[in-house]
Amino acid sequence: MTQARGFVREIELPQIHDPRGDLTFVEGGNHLPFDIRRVYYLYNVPVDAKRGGHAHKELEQVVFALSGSFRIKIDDGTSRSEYWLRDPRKGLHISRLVWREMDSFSQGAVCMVLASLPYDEADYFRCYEEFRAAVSREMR
Ligand code: T46
Repeated sequence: MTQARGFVREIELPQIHDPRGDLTFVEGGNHLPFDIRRVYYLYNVPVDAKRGGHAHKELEQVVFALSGSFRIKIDDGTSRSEYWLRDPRKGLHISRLVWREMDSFSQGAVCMVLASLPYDEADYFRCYEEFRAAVSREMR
């Protein structure tokens, strides 16, 4: 079912620790509330780069810092917040209709994203005013 308002929430995955190191796993439909249809990752990101700057019409995603750290600034159309990702067990679930901007990447940071849908440019709001108008329509 499509929810009317955008939201974010932090999720924490299991960690299996033994003397050989740590292992974390994720199962679509179990640890995530959607089936994983796409995985992509950002790497070799310059420390002064800004990524994101858009929202999605239907896509939901969970974002992880597999290595290093970065900041995600969140705007649901009515309020703003920010999160720092730096623990590979902890992800940020971002629903549809949430504007996100990412910056402050540490040297060598790797961002992995688990997505509910294949890539589709038509699913993007890349104009903030269009995003705000869509949020207003859904809140009526
Ligand atoms: C998001 C943040 C965290 C593809 O061809 N396939 C893909 O799966 C993706 C994600 C992108 N692309 C193309 C589209 C653009 O020509 O790669 C280029 C860069 O994409 P974009 O500018 O959207 O990248 P980011 O890092 O600003 O945003 C991406 C996701 O698009 C977005 O959904 O939440 O990572």
